[in-house]
Amino acid sequence: MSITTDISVNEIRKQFPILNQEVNGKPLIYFDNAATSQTPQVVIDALVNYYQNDNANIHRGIHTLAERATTGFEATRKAVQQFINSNEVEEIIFTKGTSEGINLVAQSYGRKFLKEGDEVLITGMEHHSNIVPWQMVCEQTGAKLKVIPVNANGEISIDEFESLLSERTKIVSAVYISNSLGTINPVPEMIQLAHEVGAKVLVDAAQAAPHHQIDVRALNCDWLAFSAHKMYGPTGVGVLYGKRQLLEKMDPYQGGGEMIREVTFDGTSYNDIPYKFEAGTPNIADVVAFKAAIEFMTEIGFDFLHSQEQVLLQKGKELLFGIDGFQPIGNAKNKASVISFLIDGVHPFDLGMWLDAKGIAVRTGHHCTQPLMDHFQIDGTVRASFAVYNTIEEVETFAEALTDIVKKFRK
Ligand code: C6P
Repeated sequence: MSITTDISVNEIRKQFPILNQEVNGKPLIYFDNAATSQTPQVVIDALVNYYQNDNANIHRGIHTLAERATTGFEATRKAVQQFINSNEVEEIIFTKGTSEGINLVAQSYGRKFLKEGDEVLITGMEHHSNIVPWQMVCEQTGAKLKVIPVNANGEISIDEFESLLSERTKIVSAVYISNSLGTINPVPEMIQLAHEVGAKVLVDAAQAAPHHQIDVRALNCDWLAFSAHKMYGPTGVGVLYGKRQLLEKMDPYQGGGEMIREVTFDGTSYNDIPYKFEAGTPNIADVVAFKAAIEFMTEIGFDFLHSQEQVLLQKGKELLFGIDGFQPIGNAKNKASVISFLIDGVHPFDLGMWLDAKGIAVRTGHHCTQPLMDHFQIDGTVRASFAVYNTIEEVETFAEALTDIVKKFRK
């Protein structure tokens, strides 16, 4: 790691007040970034500023505060459009997270267009959020859910994917980066192949958006969903991108204020996109503050984000893989900064608790990917996931702590 990198990471860390604390008498080491990343001061300030100065309902009032709140909300939509390079700002729908975005597509598109004999194709490493909505819509429509198998390294094969594609495939919904394993899937090739059989493609970018420059035009995906709280932004905000012509064909699946053009007791006509998918008062404050997170990421730049996280990943592998009984789960060639593992003879929950006692936050369990855990014939893993503010020293402390725990508790 170069000196400049060290200095930059230290500067970045200073922007995250939450990192400057002790947990159980030890400096906090936060390695649960794949679940939720921390928020820099600029995001916290944006949130406070909104409530201190601008709080009002949007799109409805003519008073100054309502206008300010609306301007802030719509400015984030514009920032997201630029961030993911979509053609139009109307293609950006605010949701409460990735899960809601996927449910929206399953219900608004799937329920309308899927029928018996059609197939929906997902990978074997999906988060429950990209399994259950499809199971629900398949039950509603008679379509069939098919699964691309995962190999022992935690990868899918593009040949196997291709062999599962047919004219029956109407939707492919695939995770870009696996939350449990860190595997980076060959999503650009998958989109191209899926389109060749006429299928539409949804990309679950919950774990990709924090680490990869997403360009929806270059990807040519039909929909893409992600969550702000994994991108240094606030909780309760997500984005669903969709191509205009598809969004226009889809019916809203939630009714309420904002999504209508005209309502009578005889019927309702719907608003234009994106508003027809945003029923009710949205999470205005957090959407407004999300813009600061996008600016934060843009300022750092994906080159730095990526290189810093890869340095941490390599260091983690180097230090952890030699620990007695260490069993990595998922060894994909193309991998993001996630290390999932087990220690022979020590339960992952116990490991998680003992690490917490040393101030180290990791996630344990099935990570909402039970079918993937079944594939590996395990109940869960311990998962360390890195972000741009993590340091080599933290990885070293983690490795020492783990070695210590293993010495004491491994049967
Ligand atoms: N994964 C994790 O610890 P929401 O909860 O809607 O913001 O995101 C759901 C989701 C969908 N897809 C992937 C790939 C994800 O990683 C997640 C969230 C967290 O891994 C919480 S289970």
